[in-house]
Amino acid sequence: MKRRNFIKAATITGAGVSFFPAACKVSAANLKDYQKPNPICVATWNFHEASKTAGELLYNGIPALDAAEQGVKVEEANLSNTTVGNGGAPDRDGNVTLDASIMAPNGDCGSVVYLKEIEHPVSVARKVMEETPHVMLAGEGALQFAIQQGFKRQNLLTKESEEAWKEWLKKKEYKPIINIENHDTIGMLCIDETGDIAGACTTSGLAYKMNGRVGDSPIIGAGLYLDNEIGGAVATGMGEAIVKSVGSFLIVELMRQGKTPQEACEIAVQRIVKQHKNYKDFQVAFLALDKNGNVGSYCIHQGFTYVKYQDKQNTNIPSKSHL
Ligand code: SD4
Repeated sequence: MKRRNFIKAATITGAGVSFFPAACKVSAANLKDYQKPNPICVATWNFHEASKTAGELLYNGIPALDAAEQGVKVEEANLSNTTVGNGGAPDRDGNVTLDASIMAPNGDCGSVVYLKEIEHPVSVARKVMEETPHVMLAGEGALQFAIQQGFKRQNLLTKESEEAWKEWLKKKEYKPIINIENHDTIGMLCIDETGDIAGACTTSGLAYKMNGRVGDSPIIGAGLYLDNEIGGAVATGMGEAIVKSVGSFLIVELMRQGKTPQEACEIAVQRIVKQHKNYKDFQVAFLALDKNGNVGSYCIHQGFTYVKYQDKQNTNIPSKSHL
């Protein structure tokens, strides 16, 4: 049942509940001195092609939701990115399992977890959002749904990723490596011509994770969150720490209370630092964008950068860090 019909059905059966917030056009009531910015796209890491793709779409009048989906798809298809989509590093048993989420300006969202054999999990997440009454589908059910929706099954384990995994099997040492191959998840936030914000986040998770492990990226509020009155946030790094802090939701709520995106990201990282004695052993990075187009980012270790596309300029910007 299409979501629209589901809502109608719910109303007809007397539930009469409003499941989803009405599409809110820009009001940004809680932002001081709201001024609609020029379209802008920000994304984690140095994913130039992805941000350029999304940024150009935004400047051509394409809505933020479409731009964010198309932008992150660039990395899902990029075989040399071993942390996202096709070519992603497998788990300990050799399975490539993908997590992704997407969120629309009206607060609607969708996600998939532990999805195998589909190159573009973000597009499946969007279908979950638009074509089902649910927010999240997992594993076999998510795969069956994707196939029903016309997605093609394919092998996502590249020769290179398979060889690296076999090399890893020799020692089977599980050590997340800061800022290296384990952290290249793409989280993206876009503001379009109308001032609406949307976002997406997609990953193959931590390399050589336990079979069945799910990280923060598909968890709304953890790897991705936004509110069209305030702004949005995305995360990358050690998903467990991000989930425990509900980091992206926290950042949006801090911005609602008047913090700048930068201050909000710093508070979220400080909270994780405080909560984890071993915080030096892993990386967490947050990226936030408010409705005025202000950007903030903060991480535990040096080395995290983000890319920003605005006014035809694609800039890679190093983030401030705790250490
Ligand atoms: C996860 N946050 O699954 C993701 C990993 C990541 O770049 O960010 N990789 O925990």
